[in-house]
Amino acid sequence: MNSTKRILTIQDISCVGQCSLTVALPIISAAGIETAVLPTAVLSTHTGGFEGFTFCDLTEEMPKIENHWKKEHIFFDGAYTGYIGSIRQIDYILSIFSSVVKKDGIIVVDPCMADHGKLYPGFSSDFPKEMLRLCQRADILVPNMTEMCLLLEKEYKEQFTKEEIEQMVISLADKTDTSIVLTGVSFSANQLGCCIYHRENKTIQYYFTEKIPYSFHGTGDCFASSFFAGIMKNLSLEEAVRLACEFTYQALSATIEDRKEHWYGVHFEKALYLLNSIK
Ligand code: PXL
Repeated sequence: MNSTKRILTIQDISCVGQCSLTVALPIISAAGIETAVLPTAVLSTHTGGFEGFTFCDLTEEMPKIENHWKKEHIFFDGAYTGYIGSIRQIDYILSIFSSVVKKDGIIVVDPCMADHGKLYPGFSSDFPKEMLRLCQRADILVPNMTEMCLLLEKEYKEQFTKEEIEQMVISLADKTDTSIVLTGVSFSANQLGCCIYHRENKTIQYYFTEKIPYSFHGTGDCFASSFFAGIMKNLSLEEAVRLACEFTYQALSATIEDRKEHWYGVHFEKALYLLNSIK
């Protein structure tokens, strides 16, 4: 029997809003993986559409938590990072990767900082170059289009050609020595998906599902969490992307009817059954 894997996910707790840890913890756990958390900050809600949210920065806790884990000889089979609370956390997270993630552990970084051409509220313009340092320590990156542009210091556009996307993905892979799953790729009105770059053989692939014509906060977190769960269950990069696309598609489909009331997040609970059945 395969032993249960234990992973670490590092991102904020948005108490209300269905994103980051409140999404990652149930999704990865549903795949049968023990999920430890390191919260980067506690917010009353996410920052996308609520007014006057609170923000408690947990930067100072990080080295204390790391030291305790080191003393207890706690190690993780993989790590996945999302929304980070301050620039100083980048160095703390790099140290945590070195001290408590096993040598052959897989590190997935979602350079969660922007969408629709704009940095999220609260991130300064020097954040992307710091995020690039974290990306350089990862095995796999899961950026959206805006984040990829920021990491490459390229101007964001609504629409890129296939050639432009492939050039950018290759240039980000060269800068970071990672495999890349670029989300939000679309070349037609009714399809949305990913461009996948494989570090091992330098090949590019695409995977698309039907496009749902609404956008919800936390969609990227649903995608990245289910993708990471697939990778930790030993799926190939392509299989994990397929799982994450199907999971996200089902979760979004379950949200459409309720989109007025539930504008702030995705009803991912309705799609968790897809994760229970990964072999
Ligand atoms: O879903 C990404 C995310 C995570 N955490 C916080 C956010 C957002 C996106 O807006 O505001 C606090």
